Amino acid sequence: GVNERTFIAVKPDGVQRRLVGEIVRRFEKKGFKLVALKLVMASEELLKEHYWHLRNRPFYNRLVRDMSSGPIVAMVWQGLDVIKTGRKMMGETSPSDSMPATIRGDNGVEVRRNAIHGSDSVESAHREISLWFQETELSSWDVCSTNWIYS
Ligand code: DAT
Ligand code: MG
Repeated sequence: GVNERTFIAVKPDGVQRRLVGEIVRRFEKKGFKLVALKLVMASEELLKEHYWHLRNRPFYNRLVRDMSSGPIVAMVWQGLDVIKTGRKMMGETSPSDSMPATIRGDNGVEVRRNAIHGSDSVESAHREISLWFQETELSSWDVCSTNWIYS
């Protein structure tokens, strides 16, 4: 529904490549509402929990190391089907498999430098939002254009 929320993060490579504005712009332009945003150096402990489901994959340790190599822009976005649509906007896991006009398709070539994270289900969105944010960091506010985005 309209109140669906997802966790989106610009990864350290995306921050270094100055893609923060571009990524925020795409979600704003699409009509989604920004609910939370912060620049953070994530601890390995948090990242290990964030990627817990991948703990048996050969790239897990390096993934956690890469994700802690610089600041991340952590965000919560809200809107109609934002989880699924956010994943479409991102593209595939590997930038080389991603279509042009997707965030990954337009901004990279390698899977370890894919610029953005986005929750992939309602369950993971809930889990990730509560892992990265305190309840008090989430803002409820009215967007003045709501009636022109939703009928
Ligand atoms: P996604 O980020 O598209 O949800 P995922 O959850 O399967 O993909 O994996 C999390 C991250 O792990 C992904 O963004 C980049 C990294 N990764 C995935 N597959 C990889 C691989 N084969 N080699 C190296 N890193 C990989
Ligand atoms: Mg994933």
